[in-house]
Amino acid sequence: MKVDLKKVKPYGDTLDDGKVQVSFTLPLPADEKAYEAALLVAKGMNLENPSIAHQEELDKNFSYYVVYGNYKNSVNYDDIKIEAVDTDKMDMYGVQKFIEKNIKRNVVIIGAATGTDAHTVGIDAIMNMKGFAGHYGLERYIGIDALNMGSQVPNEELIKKAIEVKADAILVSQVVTQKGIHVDNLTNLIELLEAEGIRDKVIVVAGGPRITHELAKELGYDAGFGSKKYADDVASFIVQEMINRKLV
Ligand code: B12
Repeated sequence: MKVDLKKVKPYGDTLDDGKVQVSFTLPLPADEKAYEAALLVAKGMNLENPSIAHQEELDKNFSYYVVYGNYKNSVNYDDIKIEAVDTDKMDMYGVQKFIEKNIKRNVVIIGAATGTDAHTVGIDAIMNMKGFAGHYGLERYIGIDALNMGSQVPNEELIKKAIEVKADAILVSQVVTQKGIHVDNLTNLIELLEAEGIRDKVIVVAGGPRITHELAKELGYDAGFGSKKYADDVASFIVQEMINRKLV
């Protein structure tokens, strides 16, 4: 089986068959006409031979669909360029050794889910001692003083505390993205740090399921981490960035 990396397609049964499954909601009652509308939506997504596997009433005027079809297009994998964090990844023990050898003092890291965001699990996964998915959290690291402020923390409060504890790094978790609220919140934090005159003195990292390194950089952060990223990813970045930026 040879994959043509210039023309990659999703597949179900056989390579390049383009089989995908999509789901969506329509603001229509679950009737025959809405069924037809769902097929047209699928065709608009470049799906050939779409078939509705599931139609369900959510409420009187709302319906839910699961649709199968064959995706017509392909992507050129060879042409894809991504911006990724380029520091070396170390495990917890590697980070601890790095701090002992190169920084020679405790690294102070403060984190929170900011603004109206009530999702604590992401920032807890990174910071809490027990960690997440087999990766211990920052509280467990010898050589790191980790302070998790929890969720719905106003940017002003996070900055005030960061100054008080002389944080080397600020971690921001943003999970809810409705109407771009995460971008507004993240941008506001950077603006406040600049107004305080401390943006350059601190490492600022954003994280969450919809955060990419590219987006974080665009918004003025030093790095961004999304799903499947853990305490060791961010700790590795912070300690190496401290050396690169001479923040020790
Ligand atoms: C649990 C949950 C809740 C709980 C949160 C409880 C709590 N104490 O956290 C409650 C019920 C409060 C809730 C509320 C809401 N939720 Co909610 N919630 C979820 C749910 C089911 C799980 C999230 C979770 O815990 N994931 C597990 C953690 C470990 O994953 P993670 O956050 O991605 O974190 C990882 C990485 O992203 C990264 N990471 C995260 N943060 C950081 C930070 C840094 C610095 C770094 C380095 C890395 C990092 O590391 C982690 C480990 O790899 C998701 C759906 C889902 N299955 O994901 C919806 C979901 C996130 N919620 C959603 C929504 C819409 C809401 C509400 C707006 C619903 C409503 N209309 O009221 C409210 C918002 C409330 C508010 N003000 O924020 C949507 C968001 C959609 C979007 N596009 O933004 C989701 C995706 C559900 C959905 N499909 O619609 N929610």
